[in-house]
Amino acid sequence: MKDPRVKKLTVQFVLASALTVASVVAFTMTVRAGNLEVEQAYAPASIGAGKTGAIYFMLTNRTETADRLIAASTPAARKAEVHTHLMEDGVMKMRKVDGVEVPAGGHVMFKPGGHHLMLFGLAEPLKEGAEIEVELQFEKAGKMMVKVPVKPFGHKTHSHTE
Ligand SMILES: [Cu+2]
Repeated sequence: MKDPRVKKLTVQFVLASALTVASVVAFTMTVRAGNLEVEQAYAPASIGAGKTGAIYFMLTNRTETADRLIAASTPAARKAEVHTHLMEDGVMKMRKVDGVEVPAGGHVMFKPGGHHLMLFGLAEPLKEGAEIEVELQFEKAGKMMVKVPVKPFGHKTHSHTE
């Protein structure tokens, strides 16, 4: 147990426990590539036989250089895209983007109504309790493999056409 992450996980576990929300415990996994970290990753469970899905997480950049999340892929879906929500003509719309910047020494949230990874052509519906592997690709930090737990669908409906 010499992994430096263990201590951090323990601290996060204590914080999570203090919230006395059992489901929070599963959100404590931290994955790193260099000095980039992915935390609190989750995918809402599919409703019915939905073929699209979304993945949310927090990215932290502990370097002094900005990086960008530029692509993602997963065996759980035919295609994964980096998306964001934009206000256009007074209406919130989802758009595929070339990338999302992770500022130097800062973090960026991927969350419902904001940035997200969009999954198209799910191999099978995302079931609560399952875990999917997702590879994130950063402009500078390169590739990072993240295990994303599937959580109960608890956010606003997320659907749109490809
Ligand atoms: Cu989307």
